[in-house]
Amino acid sequence: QSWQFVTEELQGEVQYEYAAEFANRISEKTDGAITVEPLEFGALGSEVDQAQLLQQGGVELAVMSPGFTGNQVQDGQIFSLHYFFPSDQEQVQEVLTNSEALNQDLRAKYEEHGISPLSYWTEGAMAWSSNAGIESPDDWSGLNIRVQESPLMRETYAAYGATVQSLSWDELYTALDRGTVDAQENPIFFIQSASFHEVQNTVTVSNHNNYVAMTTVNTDWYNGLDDNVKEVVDETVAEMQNWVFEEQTAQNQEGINAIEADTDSPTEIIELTDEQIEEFREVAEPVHQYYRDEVSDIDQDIFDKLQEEIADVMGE
Ligand code: 6CS
Repeated sequence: QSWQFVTEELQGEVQYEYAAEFANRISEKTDGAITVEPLEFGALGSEVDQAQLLQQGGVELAVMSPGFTGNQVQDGQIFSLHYFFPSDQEQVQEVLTNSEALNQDLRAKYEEHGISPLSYWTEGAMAWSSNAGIESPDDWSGLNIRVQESPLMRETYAAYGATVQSLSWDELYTALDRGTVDAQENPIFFIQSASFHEVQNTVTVSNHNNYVAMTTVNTDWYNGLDDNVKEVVDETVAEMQNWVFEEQTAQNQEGINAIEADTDSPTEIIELTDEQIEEFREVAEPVHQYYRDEVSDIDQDIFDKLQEEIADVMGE
């Protein structure tokens, strides 16, 4: 058997390296009876196109960012709330790996659309890049930020006074360079790897949320696998949680070092103080309730359960 595993990133970046490591492990465990082909972003269209391809069974596996299915699976937008998950990365990963709200209930929502998320993992804390230098919510006033395909992001940034625009990431460098978009959000490794720092003067280490990715499979395909094959897939997905946590930690550390070392494109790194983060948190928190109570088709039970699970992990 041969399976295709599409990713939203390029060789060397976290998602692609994940798919490549997954492929090696599957091939080893099955003595080569199953081969998995990792695919870089680009050949199969935009991130939204790739999500549709997985849904239609055009590929078996995909690393998918919930931000690109925000119009289809409303509940997946929960990851784009600001200052909702813990600020500590290990706690974030603990929630993503063990949460019943995510791994059972949210998974069921995705399965209504033919997408089975087998795991959720962080690619790192989100940071903002801009020329303006974001240090307080007011600094967002009048700026246009590129976000993924998620209606909730509009509300979140509107609370700060910004407008949003949805684009595929492969159009983003040019948009920032030309100034048609003022700012963007991504984990540090990706800001460096996609060279966004070359066309932005500052990076704000805001930790406003995490870049969450999902390991997904086409639901019908997965359900049709022999039990022993399904077990190999599930076991490998579970093992990969620690692997990818270490991979993203290393890549984000290397990313910040590389930005600092890039004297051709000097980029100011703005570390927010606790007081500054508090200012953002105050503006962002009402959006949590807005999401829970006002966004149509949101399952409030998932929100409530996840909120409790987060509090438990944080020891509250
Ligand atoms: O900003 C984006 O859309 C891209 N960012 C990352 C970290 N991975 C792929 C994604 O498409």
